[in-house]
Amino acid sequence: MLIRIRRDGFDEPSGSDITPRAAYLQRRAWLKALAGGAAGTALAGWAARDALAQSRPGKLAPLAAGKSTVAGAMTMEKTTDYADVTSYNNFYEFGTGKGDPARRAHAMKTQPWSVDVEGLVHKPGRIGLEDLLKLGAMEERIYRLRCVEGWSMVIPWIGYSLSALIQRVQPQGSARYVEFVTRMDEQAMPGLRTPGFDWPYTEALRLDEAMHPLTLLAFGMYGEVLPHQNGAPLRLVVPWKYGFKSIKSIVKLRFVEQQPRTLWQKIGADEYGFYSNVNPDVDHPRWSQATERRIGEDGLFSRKRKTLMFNGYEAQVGQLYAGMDLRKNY
Ligand SMILES: Nc1nc2c(c(=O)[nH]1)N[C@H]1C(S)=C(S)[C@@H](COP(=O)(O)O)O[C@H]1N2
Ligand SMILES: [Mo]
Repeated sequence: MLIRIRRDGFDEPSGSDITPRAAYLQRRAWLKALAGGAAGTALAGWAARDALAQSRPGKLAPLAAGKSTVAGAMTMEKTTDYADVTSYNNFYEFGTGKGDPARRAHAMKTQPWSVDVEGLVHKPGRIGLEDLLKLGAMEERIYRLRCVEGWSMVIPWIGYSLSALIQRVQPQGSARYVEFVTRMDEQAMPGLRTPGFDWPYTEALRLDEAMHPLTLLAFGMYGEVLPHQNGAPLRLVVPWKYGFKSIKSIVKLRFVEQQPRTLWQKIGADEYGFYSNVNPDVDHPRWSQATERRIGEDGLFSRKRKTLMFNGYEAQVGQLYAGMDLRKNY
């Protein structure tokens, strides 16, 4: 039963950093909840995962893209299997189990879709998805995505630099940060009833981080539009930061002067700081960040990979943090 063992190893590797995070947050949530009735956290079974996993793209609408010329945008590493990328997800609005998004996210309505731009910009307002799709030239970029939980994937994303959208709305001189907000769909997202979370999911970047050419507004992956569980119809991908910064299913951008508090900071500021740059030298309070497991390579005989500073994008983004104490600004 080697396959059985491998699969068990995939979902809950011994000494895993994955399950403890969800379980720990869940425990915290339960402590905060006043009364009973808290939703359980049944992890999706492997049967359900297999039924939903697609071995290859081909079921969603194709999304054409040119090759990217942005420095650092084309990792040469082997891309992760589409089946893994679409069935092993964090999208807590649909539940804390890795299989929950693949099982449930199809219920989220993505049409019509628009993004509201608010705050310190000269051109605030609502932009429909059709217009967003035309705002920049679609590029394919092969980025690593590393989760704070200690796993990573290599994904061929499709989108354009977020800077194209930011330039369109013209930030005012006082704007220093951009806050992003995820859609709340009460019908489709049972995770919104998970106690202890301060929904909606929000994240934020400093304006210069948001303007960096590697910061991608993604609409697709593997030649197609994004599957719902990966953040359809549009999400952020910030390749040098832990995965949770790459907010999914965005409905709002707010330009502000003060540093916003993100969802994960509200839940545990001691564990999830504002910057969240991938940094092997700064351990998470409950585990090391020095290594990672590449999804698809793991299993009984797999070796952990060394995690790289800024997830391997140091040459491109290191100067954004020159002079900063990255232990303090984690
Ligand atoms: N709205 C929203 N965005 C989110 C999350 C989430 O729970 N909700 N999870 C984050 C985390 S922890 C990770 S690792 C990545 C995972 O993206 P993927 O499922 O496409 O691999 O999405 C991030 N974006
Ligand atoms: Mo994550």
